[in-house]
Parts: sequence; structure tokens; C-alpha cells
Amino acid sequence: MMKKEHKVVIQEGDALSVTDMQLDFLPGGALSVPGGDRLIPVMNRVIELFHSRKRPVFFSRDWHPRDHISFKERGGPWPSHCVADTPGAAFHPDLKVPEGAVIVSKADRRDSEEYSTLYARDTKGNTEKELLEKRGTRRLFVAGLATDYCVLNTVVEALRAGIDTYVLTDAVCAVDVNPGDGERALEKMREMGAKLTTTGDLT
Ligand code: VGL
Ligand code: ZN
Repeated sequence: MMKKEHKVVIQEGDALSVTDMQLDFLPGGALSVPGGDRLIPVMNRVIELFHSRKRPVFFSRDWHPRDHISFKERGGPWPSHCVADTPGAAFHPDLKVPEGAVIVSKADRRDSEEYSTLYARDTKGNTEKELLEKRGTRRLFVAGLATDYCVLNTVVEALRAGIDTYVLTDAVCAVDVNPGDGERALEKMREMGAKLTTTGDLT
């Protein structure tokens, strides 16, 4: 029998968003996503693929003030994590961030949570959405952490902005505060119109 092909050919107008591959979200970190470190080799391959095709690659980072509203000390759900300019907020050292990649930061305001990376900002204050538009992005491929929070909210916002959005299911990982949260988030994204694909289907 012929194997069913689901190849996705990378083309002009495509961009990759690498979500929050920071030490605090990886095993040993303050808000560790179980198995998150297994994404690093697959992430490096997909980053290299987009980079070699001259497609833009965005790297987001959670970039909290030390008294952020999401922290337990302030009644929020999370232990303190990804405090701006601390070691836990750094990208994993094995992550290959290419020259010229755009880094955007989010959730850096004391009193508001921000899971989506779409309005995360570069050093000049441009949002990821503005930068995507400037580069004529029609399809956004989303990878990284965590499936049930930042990936989910980024995908929802990207779809809302009219971008054709793909989730790279082998390059995302869930916090799973409740078992199955990651799977439910993927199903929700699919229902909302996102396409689920894998890095192995990209060509
Ligand atoms: C995230 C929990 C808290 C995420 C950020 O990047 O998915 N999750 N802050
Ligand atoms: Zn956070």
C-alpha cells in the first residue's frame, strides 16, 4: 500500500515562531514542562530548515518582572519563572538561534498576563504581528512551549488575525496541569481552523 503523503512545501510567505524555549520551562527549571528538552534537536532542525530557505524565524520569550501578577506570591497560578535577565529566562544553550533571528518578549508588564506571542515585542517595540505582516506572512508555523498555554493562545490570535496557522505537533510540549490539557488544546486549535502537521512533513 502507498503511504499517505501529507507533505507541506515551504514557500514564500511562510514563517516559523519558536515559542518560549527558555530554561525555566525545561527540565530543571522553575516551571518545567515534562519532556520539553526532547524538543531541542527537532527544533534545531526546523529552525535550520526555515533559515536555509530564507524564511523568517521568530523566537519569543516570557519576560516577567519579578513581581508579575501570574506568580503565586501575587495570587497567580505559577511559581516565579522567566524573570527578565535572570538565567532561567535565557534560551536553552543548545538552541540554535541564527544570526538575524528576531527575538520578541512578552508578559513584561507587572499587572497583566500575556500568553500569546503575536503581540510580543522586539527591542524597537514592533509586535510579532507587525513584523509578520511586514514580511508578507501568509502561513505561520508554531512550535515550542507550552502547547496548552502560549502555543494555544498564539495559534488562536494568529487565526483571529487571518493567518493560515500550522501547529508542529512533534515540536510542542504541554504543561498538562490537568492530564490531557495538551491533547485538548490541540483539538481546540484544530477545531478553530489550525492545521496540525509535523516537522517531518515539511519539505
Ligand atoms: C507559559 C505558563 C506561564 C507558556 C508562560 O509559555 O506557555 N506558561 N507562563
Ligand atoms: Zn509566564
